[in-house]
Amino acid sequence: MIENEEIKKAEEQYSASSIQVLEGLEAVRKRPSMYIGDVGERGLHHLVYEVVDNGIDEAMAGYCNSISVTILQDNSIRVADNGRGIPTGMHPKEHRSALEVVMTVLHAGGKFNKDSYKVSGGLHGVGVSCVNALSDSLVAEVHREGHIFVQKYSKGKPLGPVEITGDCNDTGTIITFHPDAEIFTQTIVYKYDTLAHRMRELAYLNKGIEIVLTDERELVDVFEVDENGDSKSTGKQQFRQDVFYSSEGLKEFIDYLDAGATQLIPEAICVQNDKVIPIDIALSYNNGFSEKIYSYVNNINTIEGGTHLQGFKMGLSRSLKKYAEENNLLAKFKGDLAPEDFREGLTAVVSVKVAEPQFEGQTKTKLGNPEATSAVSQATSAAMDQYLEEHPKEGKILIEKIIVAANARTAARKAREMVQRKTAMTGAGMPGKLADCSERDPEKCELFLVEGDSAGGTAKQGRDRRIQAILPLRGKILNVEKAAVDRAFDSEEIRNIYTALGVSVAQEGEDGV
Ligand code: 0RA
Repeated sequence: MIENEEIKKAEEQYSASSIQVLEGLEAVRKRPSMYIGDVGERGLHHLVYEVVDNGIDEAMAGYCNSISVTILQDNSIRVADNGRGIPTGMHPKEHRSALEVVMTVLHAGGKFNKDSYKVSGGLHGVGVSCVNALSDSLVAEVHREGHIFVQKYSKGKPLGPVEITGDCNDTGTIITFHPDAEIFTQTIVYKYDTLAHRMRELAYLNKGIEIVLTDERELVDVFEVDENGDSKSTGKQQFRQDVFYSSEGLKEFIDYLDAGATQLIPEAICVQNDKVIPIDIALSYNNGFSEKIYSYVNNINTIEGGTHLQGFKMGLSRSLKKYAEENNLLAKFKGDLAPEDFREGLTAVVSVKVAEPQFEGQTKTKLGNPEATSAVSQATSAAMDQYLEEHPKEGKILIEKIIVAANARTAARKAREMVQRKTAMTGAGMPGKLADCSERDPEKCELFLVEGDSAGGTAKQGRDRRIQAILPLRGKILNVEKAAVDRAFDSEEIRNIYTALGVSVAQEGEDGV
């Protein structure tokens, strides 16, 4: 804890030059969620991302290849990078160290680093000064021009001038901060897994940067692999640690996301483009039925999608459709192709850099910039055209997959219509084997699915017939997650389940099941 005396002294010393500055950071402390989203667990972790982003910016500018993030015993976070180091010279306008300006003026970091892709959506890119404002203690250490520069702060206010504490022959920045419990009233405890998830993602999105995550709160056993390939404990312990590094970027991200799935093509397809909107995409198809597309703008996960995602989908369908038609691969196919048919079994990561992103949507994670649609669409179809031209064998496999998807979609629609017709004709007739309960309020009821009639008998004896219903099923039922939709509707057992539950069938994306 920092003594009040010390803060007072710091204020006296610095008030003259910092009035405007303190106002700026006061605003952050008054309305923290305007700057970091919220003051719950998300906002707390956001502080770390904000500092790491600065290191990533340095890496993108070509000056940094290693970032380490350490959770210290007291839940402080230390982020060290080997970039150029925050400038420490006199700031020409502010008449004080540039380091102090970067750490205490809102958005100052952004002004310095004009070439990098900062985000104005209020989520990222608010700068390291916001982290400073929301920390009860922060230490900035800069290695630059042979010296080690240090300045300490509390709640955004410098506790003293920038001091030279020693010499060095490396460059970089080390920020150590402790989140202010007055701001983060819910929790100030960092979660390793949450940080690990983001650091892994950043390592894949920014190939060639090593990100080391260490948790000094937790000791784990050290294992080693013996000559038989078996893992055994060495009796030694060390801090929990992961090193995230990707030499190939998104291609390897796809491998990670799709580990365990059977791929339809041997290697992920890459789309790369360094024009006005830099584009980096990797995609692959597996033999499953779901669609997994992760999209990013300036390293931020755009959960709600947006114009870049739309462009990707358009470019992908256009290219595949054209290829199928030109190569007469639809000769035996009688139906029509819907946009989603091109994405069954697809795993893709779409990452774009936009200079002035407009973020929309409920969580401000939907890209609005219209120019992204055509840029991504054109880049995607150009790369896909070339891939298909050079890989006819894979092209044929993909088109066959798309036709299977289209056929399954048509069959599912027919099955749905059939179910709706049957229900309309017979009313909500309950399946014969259902031992129903008497209560009519679904909130109070339970449905037990049991395997086979004999288990059903036992369950019936033990139940509370007022609120517990039993539905015996014939053996193991179909795994609908792994089956095409039409087969799910074909299964009588599955139909019995949703009839017993009293739910109806709707198209995907509509309300209902
Ligand atoms: C302003 C300008 C420059 C670098 C940085 C800020 C910078 C900030 C952070 C925060 C954490 N690590 C950082 N690394 C760098 C450019 C420096 C120059 O022109 O030499």
